[in-house]
Amino acid sequence: MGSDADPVEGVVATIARSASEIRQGLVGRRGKSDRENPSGETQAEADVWADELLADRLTSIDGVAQYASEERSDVIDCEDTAYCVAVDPLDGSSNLTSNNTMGTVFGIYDEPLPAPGSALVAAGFVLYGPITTMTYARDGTVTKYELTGGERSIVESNVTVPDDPLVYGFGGRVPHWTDGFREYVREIESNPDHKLRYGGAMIGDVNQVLTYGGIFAYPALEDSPRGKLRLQFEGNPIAYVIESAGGRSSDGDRSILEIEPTDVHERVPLHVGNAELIERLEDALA
Ligand code: FBP
Repeated sequence: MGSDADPVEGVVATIARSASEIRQGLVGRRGKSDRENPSGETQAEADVWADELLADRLTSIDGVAQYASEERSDVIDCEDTAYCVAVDPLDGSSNLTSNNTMGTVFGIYDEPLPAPGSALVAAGFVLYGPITTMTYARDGTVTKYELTGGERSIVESNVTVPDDPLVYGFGGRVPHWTDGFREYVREIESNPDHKLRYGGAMIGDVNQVLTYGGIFAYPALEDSPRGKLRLQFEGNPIAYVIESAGGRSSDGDRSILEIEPTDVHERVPLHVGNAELIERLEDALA
């Protein structure tokens, strides 16, 4: 597969080409496997299958040095030395059971994994919604494509987070939210201009924020101070897309992209959205 001269574009093009196939391959793979991922969650058959498909294809691109995924413990090392790709092959795969939105999230780093978000050179996600789209950030620009049968066509060439926040969605069990976060949510909910949008797949909920403005969070919880989402596969790529679109990300204290990771599978409290809402969140959690 290494025909694309630019390895970063090669990775993006390969994920775009694979998306229709992944979508089609979900049929008949909606059950659970008998395996757990490195975070201790039971994997769906589709999680394992999509991970293997992407690992095979992405590791055969010239210029890809490493492949890591939420669905496997170890990083795959390749012979090349340039770019390291971190993937959540199917974010929100519990939505397979109910046939709701989910996606594929990817980050392309120019440092060995685990790497900080400041080492990202591109990141994006595929959304398996009523239609399949890819939203992808590179060099400070976010582009949205529709994907049909391996073809990519631009639908928006400079995606930005809308100025007036409209939607909010917060994950984790409400009784496990911290007092500071609960207070913040009350303030967000009390604004008549805001409305709830929560679908149980981070990527669908983040896409609502990118489309309408607002905030998505999977915060620190009383029983899980690092939240649920993984820094390398979900936190960094989503923070990179949202910041490239003019929004902000935070772990509650600073930009997600400033975190120095110590483990490929480490978790991070994730808050992304309009800058003013993230600033208020940081004040509320201080
Ligand atoms: P997966 O990557 O294993 O699918 O988990 C991530 C996720 O599904 C997010 O997409 C979503 O925001 C969150 O977990 C929902 O978790 P919960 O159902 O535990 O609130």
